[in-house]
Amino acid sequence: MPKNLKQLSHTPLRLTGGHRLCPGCGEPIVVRQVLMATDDPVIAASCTGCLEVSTTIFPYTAWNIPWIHIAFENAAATIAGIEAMYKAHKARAAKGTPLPDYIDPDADYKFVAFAGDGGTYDIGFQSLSGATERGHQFLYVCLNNEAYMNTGIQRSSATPMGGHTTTSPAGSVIPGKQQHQKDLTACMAAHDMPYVAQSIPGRWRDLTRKAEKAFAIDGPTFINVLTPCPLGWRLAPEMTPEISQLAADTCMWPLYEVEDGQWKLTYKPKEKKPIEEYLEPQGRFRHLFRDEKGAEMRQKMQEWADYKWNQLLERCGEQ
Ligand SMILES: Cc1ncc(C[n+]2csc(CCOP(=O)(O)OP(=O)(O)O)c2C)c(N)n1
Repeated sequence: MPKNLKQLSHTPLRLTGGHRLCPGCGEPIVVRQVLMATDDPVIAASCTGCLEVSTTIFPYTAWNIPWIHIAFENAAATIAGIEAMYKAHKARAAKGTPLPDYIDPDADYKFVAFAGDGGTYDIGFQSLSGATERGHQFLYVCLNNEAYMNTGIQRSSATPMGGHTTTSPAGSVIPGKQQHQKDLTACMAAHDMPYVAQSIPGRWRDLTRKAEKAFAIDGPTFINVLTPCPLGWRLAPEMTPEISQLAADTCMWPLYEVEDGQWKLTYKPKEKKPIEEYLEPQGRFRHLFRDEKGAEMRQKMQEWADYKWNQLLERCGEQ
């Protein structure tokens, strides 16, 4: 039975306030929504990135659960190693060797990795792909803010076409990033893993429901969450939930899941909005509204969004 809003709101906070993430940052919202989805004990791993540097400034921590920081490329390998150690202890315990004190014999532990798009789409992809293929039981959540934010807003392979970053700067030479973003969610689905999904922080029920499903699965699971970054997106901090909803309504970031190979939309906008409604509030796309070159770029981006949406509808058997 999925938890209702009241039950979710009564779930103890596993990532507390007092961290140093920016006002309006989507990352703590996503982390909390995910961790609310289970009452089981959770072990978390985060590779380097905004979440790590801002929640664990020595000697303080905002985490109320066991949490490990590892290198940029290793989030999946590390959480998979912890899960393998847990399973090995359980297997020995079944043959009579006592469990270490720190493992509760009656608990059903869950394992989760949180990593940015730089640590997932780019540098951590090999460890994620490997841990998935080995079939470890873990949930991997990509906090996808579409750039390397912690080091000063550099482009990643998740940055959308047209997006201004410090390494795809909009100016007289180029109007922002020149390439489309990698479809990582589809890449993960191609691993034939038990559960893959896309979500946003602006629809709490969508995200918590997906996390609940993922935590219940004995195998690798992956949720790619579009996670607004007011600083890098040049966005008013209070717009974080709203802009993520606009991403879903314009089909720039559709909400869906792939469960045992079955693709399914979890949200279908009543009316598909033009991408401008998503782009305009964000300063990282401001240059696209200045001249003819920008209009051409927007046209290309709309065509891409339409192409990807139709591809998804087809995969979901909706056409
Ligand atoms: C191997 C390696 N390369 C580069 C860095 C420097 N570095 C630390 S955090 C970071 C950016 C993180 O970006 P992302 O994963 O998208 O997370 P975000 O900060 O946006 O949440 C980089 C490049 C590093 N720590 N290790």
